[in-house]
Amino acid sequence: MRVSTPRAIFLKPLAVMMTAAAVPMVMAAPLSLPPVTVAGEAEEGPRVRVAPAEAPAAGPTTARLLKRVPGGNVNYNGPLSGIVQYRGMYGTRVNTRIDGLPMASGGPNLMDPPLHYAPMPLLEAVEVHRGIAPVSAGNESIGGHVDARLKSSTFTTGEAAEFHGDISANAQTGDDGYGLGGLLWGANRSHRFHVLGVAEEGDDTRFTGGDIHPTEYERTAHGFGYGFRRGGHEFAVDVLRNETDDAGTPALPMDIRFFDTDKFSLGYKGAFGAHRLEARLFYTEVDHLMTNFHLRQPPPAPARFRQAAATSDARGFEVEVRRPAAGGELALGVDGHFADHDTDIFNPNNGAFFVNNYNGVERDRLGLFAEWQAAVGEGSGYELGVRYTRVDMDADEVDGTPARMMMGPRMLRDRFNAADRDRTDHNVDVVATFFHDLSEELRVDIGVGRKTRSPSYQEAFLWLPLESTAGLADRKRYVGDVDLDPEVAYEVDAGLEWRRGGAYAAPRVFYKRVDDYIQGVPSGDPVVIAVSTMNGDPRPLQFANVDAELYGLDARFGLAFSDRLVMDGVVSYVRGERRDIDDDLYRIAPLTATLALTYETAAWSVTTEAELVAEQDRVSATNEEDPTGGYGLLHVFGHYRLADGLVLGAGINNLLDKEHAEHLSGYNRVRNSDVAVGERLPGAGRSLFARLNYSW
Ligand SMILES: [Cu+2]
Repeated sequence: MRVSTPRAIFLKPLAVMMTAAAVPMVMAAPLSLPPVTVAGEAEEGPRVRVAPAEAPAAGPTTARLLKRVPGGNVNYNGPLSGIVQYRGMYGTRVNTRIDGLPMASGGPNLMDPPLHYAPMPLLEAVEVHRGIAPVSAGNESIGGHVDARLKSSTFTTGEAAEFHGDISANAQTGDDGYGLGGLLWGANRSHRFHVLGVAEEGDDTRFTGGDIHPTEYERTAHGFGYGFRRGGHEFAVDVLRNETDDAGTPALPMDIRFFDTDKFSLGYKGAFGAHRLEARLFYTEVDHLMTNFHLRQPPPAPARFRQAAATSDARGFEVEVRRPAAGGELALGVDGHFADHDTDIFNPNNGAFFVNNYNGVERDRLGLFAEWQAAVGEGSGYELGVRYTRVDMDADEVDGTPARMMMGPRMLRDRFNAADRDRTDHNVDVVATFFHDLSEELRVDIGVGRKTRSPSYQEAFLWLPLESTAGLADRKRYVGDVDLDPEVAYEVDAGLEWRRGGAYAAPRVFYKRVDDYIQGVPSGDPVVIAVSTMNGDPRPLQFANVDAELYGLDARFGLAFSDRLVMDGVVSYVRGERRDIDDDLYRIAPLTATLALTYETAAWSVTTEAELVAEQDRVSATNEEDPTGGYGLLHVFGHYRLADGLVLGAGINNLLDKEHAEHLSGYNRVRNSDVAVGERLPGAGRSLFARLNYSW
């Protein structure tokens, strides 16, 4: 279903922003824009929006929606552990936010990547900034900017209270799972209030050869929001509690026992004369437990049983002022994000055993930016932005039973504890973009940027060779390095946007040169090698600064053959290579194309979609990465409008039940599965799904 879904355009296209920037700004109410129905839609400007109803599958992995974005993809480690990939970068490199706010994951392997906290039934849409993200979008956006917008209430225009809702239910045979959730809200012109909730549950995902064990999942979330508006001032409170229960991550050494996560935010928006002020305060708290024995077959030796308890607390603020200045608009902002992380590993069969995996880790970011947007005559404009971010990191001393009993771990512990772990980076981002309408039909976009990222806490503070790597899932043990330099990327991006009649095409090309790219390299440290060998990996990696480059092309295109028959396509290609040695980067998406043919009437639509994926043999020798073969899948789905606001969607995913493995999925780590240990996780087999959405 691609066309008939009403969508509110949250973020104005750049072109509109440019025009608007030329007139004095009043406190507009962007929350209450009327829904826009777009037919034969091409994106406008660099923003792309994907709503859940546009995708064929109704499973729980929100990050899968990224596959519908040019350049986007998903690193799959488990059904609730899909990590966003954009143009070959992923994990902490992509600035992934929920409702515009950063989310500090609690799992050291990103079992709860940011989009874990945007369950499908609560999701309005995922928005991606194609190309180089503006500095105002946040710090550490070296790999791009993704924002998941959750459903929310909006102010109305009258005094009388109105009541509305937006509820969706889905079920699919591929994992015998369901999702149920949504929003109930009431509002008038000055107050808005909503409650939201979701429940999702599923069994192991089926593939042509059996079940992928364990890929079951179970979670609920609930929350509320309240907004108040008076004069030119608007306040908002949002609270969300997420409770994930058992959920498998067969690509990682352990599975999720639980995530209990609380999110809280306070917002203010207001106008002071020509100045518009936006401020937000937010807090998140994650409590997490994972094990290697409760969902998967436990290790044979009782001494190898492990469970790990992780917590993360983060506080943050963002303040931004926008004002007209000399024919354009100037934005000035300050933001801070202060995150604490702890992870301890235990053995339930041995009360004396413990390892401080991460102890008292702090990762604090404080940023300042200025961004200037202006029009240059008619049909062209530019954006210039500069951001400074100070990243402060520190970790407390560590200990662990292995370090008390064996010489190797003891040396690593003492070395880590003796090191100066307090580190500060001063990072500078610069972005300049320019667009020009060559004609009514053709627009050109050009951007250059310098973007930075400091090491993640895992890359800096992993002291014992462990697979605790923000979800790399390459089966390798790693150690960190406190003295890593920040990554610095220099990027050029150019795009065209063309439309004529019912046809459109929006291709973009990019080149990104990354200095000090952080990547595991073979450890030369005999102590690290000895300790790692003892635990089964004789070739551990050490996070290090190397040089890399990524380049590629991605496009969105389409053609309306008639009012009823439309073709839409997305193609994504990226190459990632080391510049210092002859090797490819790890876990880079293969060439992927999606072609969809849709027939639609006012009441219903049917889409046949081909998903074509090339083989990926440009793999990382350093990470001992396996190549994967290419494949083609066929999906069929459609929707039927049962009544005003009531839409039934249904379809068959992987209609031909084609056996395949997605290159970005991890390798199976689980012994009692229908997938061999070490084999790449297979893609899902044929799955029938249905989805009912009711909004009023
Ligand atoms: Cu975990």
